[in-house]
Amino acid sequence: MKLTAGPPQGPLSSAQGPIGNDHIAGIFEEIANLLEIDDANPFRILAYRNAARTIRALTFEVAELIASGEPLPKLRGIGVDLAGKINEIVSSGDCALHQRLRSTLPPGLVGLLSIAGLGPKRVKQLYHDLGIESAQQLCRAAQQGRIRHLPGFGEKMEARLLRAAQKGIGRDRRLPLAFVEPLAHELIEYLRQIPGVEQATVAGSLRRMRDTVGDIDLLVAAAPSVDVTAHFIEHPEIATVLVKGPMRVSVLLTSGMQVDVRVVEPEVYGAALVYFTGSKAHNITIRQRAQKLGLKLSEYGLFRARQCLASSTEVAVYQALGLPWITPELREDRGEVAAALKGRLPRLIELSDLKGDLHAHTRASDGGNSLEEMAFAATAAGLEYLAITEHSRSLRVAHGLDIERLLEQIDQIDALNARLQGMTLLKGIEVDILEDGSLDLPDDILQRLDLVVGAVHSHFELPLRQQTQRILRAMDHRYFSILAHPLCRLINQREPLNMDLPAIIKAASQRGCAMELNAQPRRMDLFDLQCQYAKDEGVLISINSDAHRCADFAYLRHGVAQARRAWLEAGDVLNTRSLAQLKVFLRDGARERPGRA
Ligand code: DGT
Ligand code: CA
Ligand code: CA
Repeated sequence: MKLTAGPPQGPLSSAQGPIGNDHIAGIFEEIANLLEIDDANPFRILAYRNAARTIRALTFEVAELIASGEPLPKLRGIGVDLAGKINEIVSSGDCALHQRLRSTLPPGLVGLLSIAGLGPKRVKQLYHDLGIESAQQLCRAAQQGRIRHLPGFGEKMEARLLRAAQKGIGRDRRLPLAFVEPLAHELIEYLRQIPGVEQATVAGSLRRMRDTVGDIDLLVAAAPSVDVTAHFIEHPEIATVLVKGPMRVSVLLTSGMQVDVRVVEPEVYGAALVYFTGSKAHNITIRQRAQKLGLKLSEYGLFRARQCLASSTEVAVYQALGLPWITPELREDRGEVAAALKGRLPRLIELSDLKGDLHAHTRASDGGNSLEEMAFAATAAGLEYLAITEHSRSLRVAHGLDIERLLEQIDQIDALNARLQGMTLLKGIEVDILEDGSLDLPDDILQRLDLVVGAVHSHFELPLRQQTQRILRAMDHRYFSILAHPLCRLINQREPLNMDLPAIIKAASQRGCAMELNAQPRRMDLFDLQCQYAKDEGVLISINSDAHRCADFAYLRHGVAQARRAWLEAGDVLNTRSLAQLKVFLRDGARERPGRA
């Protein structure tokens, strides 16, 4: 399957190369946040928010258009002033307003925005009323009980903020895998071009495809005579050199992300790769395995006394330990070594096993492409079916469909399916689960669809019992097929819902509902361990891109990686089914189980 389009790059991961739409939108969003903290005119704030949304949904790259000398077309919400800012960002990477805001507001305020539960409004209040500029000050004020008295805060919020702020302090924030990957791969390319470098690859959590990445680890094989680290620190993205020796260097990039580079001699590349891929827990377990065999394992090789038994490749190292090579996604010390010893490692799902995608949007709601464009892009991504699941009417910010517009789309899909070859569009909806657990559209409409994907988009703060009951009630609905992004977390923005997930998974199992592994970079929802738990409870997982644009089908690769980390095999995943099998699941499985209302 060919998936070439790259994931977005927010301003936090500014790589070299052309400025992407996501970069521009990210700057506009940050301007909106900063303006809001700055007490600016609400219409001005809204203008930047809307512009960011418009730019994210575009189907062409603005920078490419400008480079080709074309004028910007008229875009919703983008007038002369904003068009000027776009030009400025495309030519210089940033704009003066953004830089001015960042320099006039205390820099810590931007950091406060990343604490769960704190949006710009609350940050503004904390800053204006209590002079809080940093996470440390926030903690102190919370511990002194000063935050609860602010209007709209209260004791519970104070306690929650304290927990969130403490979590944020002392560890830099982790970024979504998909945001970090392009940057890491660019650094790898850069390293490979240094004369004398034989191999270079990512290691650490990035190679294990964790949903978030703390820092980037890169491993290089080169002869000792090559001064790799001196070359490396010349890279223009590097802001600070933290540690530098001939064989290792740690730097901070302009985005704040840390990169650790280790250089080893080619003979020990395999052993070093095992070591730096980790995880630490996996390393400890295989080191114990070595000890049991009377051997010693280090980053330089596997040794019996002074004799090196294996070091040049990973396969050789694992083999000398009596193990098959273990794929990096499994190296978390969750039983993979024991399973490998028994020859019981799973046959993990692969990207090419996916036959369809069951969650996608078009321009009809908040996507950026037409039905037809999405169908072609899904075909190009190697898929045979694609469910179109627009937002429903309650979600007004996303132009959710009302009954009339949904019926119109049903007709359009029927007409398009008659023309499409090798691709079937399924009629679906991402229906809002309302506060009381009812669905946002009536039964007689839902009945006409191939599948109903249900999701929470409001009232994220309900107490555990109420949130759980709400979702259980939604799943009781006879047409409910898949629970989308069950946790509703947004990495660095929103904590997972407070709910009884085991109860929900159990209910999904009893009712024949599937659960989603949403592969949007900021979602990656369910987590790996939760997917594994759901599978053990007999629930099928649907790995969905939640595509809003053609390029978003590229996210499926990350969804599959997370599924592999969950030990899932092709059979555990709903959308590896053929279209015919899928339809059986949707009709018989989902609709005729006991317990369905
Ligand atoms: P991250 O950066 O938090 O996303 O997670 P990792 O796994 O990339 O962790 P990192 O960058 O601290 O270290 C990279 C790898 O290096 C880690 O997965 C295993 C190895 N490693 C680092 N420190 C130790 C250690 O103290 N003991 C052992 N056995 N391995 C270590
Ligand atoms: Ca790392
Ligand atoms: Ca590291």
